[in-house]
Amino acid sequence: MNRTVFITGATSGFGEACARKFAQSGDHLILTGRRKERLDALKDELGENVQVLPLVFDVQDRNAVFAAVAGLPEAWRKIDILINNAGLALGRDYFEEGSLEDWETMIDTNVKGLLYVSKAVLPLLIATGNGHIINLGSVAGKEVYEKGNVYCSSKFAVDAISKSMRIDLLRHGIKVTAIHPGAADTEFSSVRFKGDESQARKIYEGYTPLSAEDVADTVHYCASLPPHVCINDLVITCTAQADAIYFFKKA
Ligand code: NDP
Ligand code: 8X3
Repeated sequence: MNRTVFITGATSGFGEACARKFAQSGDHLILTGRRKERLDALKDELGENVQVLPLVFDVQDRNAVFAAVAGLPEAWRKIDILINNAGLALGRDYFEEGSLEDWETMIDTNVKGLLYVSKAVLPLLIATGNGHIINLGSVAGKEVYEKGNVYCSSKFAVDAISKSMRIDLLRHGIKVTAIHPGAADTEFSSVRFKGDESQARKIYEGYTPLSAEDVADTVHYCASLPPHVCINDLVITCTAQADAIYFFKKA
């Protein structure tokens, strides 16, 4: 198809799986994240079939985001799809026990980072004439759960931003899709529990969670519909999960 797809958080999980999936359909890739060595490895892996441009920046750093996009070579300035995927949860604590630093990092990454990247890339999507923004929300942005407080709030914000974008960008013909996954086995829980692998693994015990590939397939499907069709809002969970709270787990 030879589109250009800009993916944030391509060093792991959904973003990395999206890079592989879109490469299979011949799309060129701008892959971003903080871990340069992982972006370089993906470029080595996928670069034989499609063009890959790694861009290293922290989405929390507003100047770095705008500088990275402003510095895109001319050949990379026609962007068709922006996948706002970079994000994280930090901690799972009662509200009064939560860490202010964790709260700020989640809001700075999941909300402000998504806003910075969108604002920086939008002129290029508008110029393309058929742009598509795909935001990764979460079931945590549909219902709050105990000890989810600020992470849930950040994903409720992604839901609201997606709805607002869809209205404000109508006149530019830009599609806006929000995808809200349930539990998926990526590095998400290792990051959330700060490297405590036994706590992280417990999240996925007793049922089969989504994989990164399940979510990437869904993102790719939403990006492969005819120009007049837009999936606005999509919640995807594994079969053992009903919503943000209810699971059926085997003992
Ligand atoms: P991973 O931890 O596997 O991947 C997260 C990605 O985000 C990494 O590539 C990481 O790159 C990037 N990232 C995090 N912080 C920053 C930052 N400050 N600047 C730039 N990039 C950053 O998690 P997932 O793939 O599971 O998560 C992807 C998205 O999906 C997140 O928004 C998450 O909230 C959401 N989600 C996850 C679910 C799950 O259960 N896994 C379910 C629902 C939603 P690097 O560290 O190299 O910068
Ligand atoms: C990640 C899914 O349920 O851990 O957004 O919040 S959950």
